[in-house]
Amino acid sequence: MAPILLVRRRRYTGTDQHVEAALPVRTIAAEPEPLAVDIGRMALVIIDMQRDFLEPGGFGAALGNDISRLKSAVGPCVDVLAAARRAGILIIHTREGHRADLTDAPPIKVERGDPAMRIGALGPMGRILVRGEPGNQIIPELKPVPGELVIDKPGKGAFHSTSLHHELLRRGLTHLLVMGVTTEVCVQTSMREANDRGYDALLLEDCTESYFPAFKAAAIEMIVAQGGIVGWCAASAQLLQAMAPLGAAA
Ligand code: C5J
Repeated sequence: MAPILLVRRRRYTGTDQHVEAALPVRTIAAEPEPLAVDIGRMALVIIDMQRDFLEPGGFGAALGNDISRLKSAVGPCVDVLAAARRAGILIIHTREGHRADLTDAPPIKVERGDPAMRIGALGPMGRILVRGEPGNQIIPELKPVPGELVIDKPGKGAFHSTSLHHELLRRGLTHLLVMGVTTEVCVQTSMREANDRGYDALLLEDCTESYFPAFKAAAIEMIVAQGGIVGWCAASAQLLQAMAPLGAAA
């Protein structure tokens, strides 16, 4: 097992207060190589775990997608979220959605596919990809609690036209744990945006899913190719094992 190095870091507490704490640097078994993580500089970013993508009554299902694939990521996400909360890590939830007047939705994004199922159309859980609608909410299993950030994003990437970079910078956070849906769309785009902004991003492979298994596999392969050209990938069990000395394990 890798040695535990103790470093003094400002630790995020779930509010805007920070406390000095001795925090370990742990090594997580990841692809393409082990990743040394200073837990005190890490945030958990949960991408778009929204009812419309995951629930039987959502527009993902209405489009004929097999939502059971996405549902399989919920259990592992719940476990990681609980561990991150116990460890006092900053938790950030994103939701893909637009203003009701769609002024933040480029026409080219809106005018695609069946008009009845386009952004802004009335779907089975309210207007599709519009903020405040029932389908745009995060699934109850991963419901944000006070102190956690919820970032509404108009794009596929979590950094595009949002305050995410600023929120991370002002807290001195450098490492991202990433989970959510869908792997090859909003998750992969966010990983690439994070990489370009200098963050070490670790995707938890059992905490992300796609409606299309081949797309998930290809996205992960692309992320870790060429020595981790976009980032790292690991099973959630590897992360939980590394965090266990923090009292973060169940
Ligand atoms: C996300 C999408 N969240 N697939 N959106 O991946 O359109």
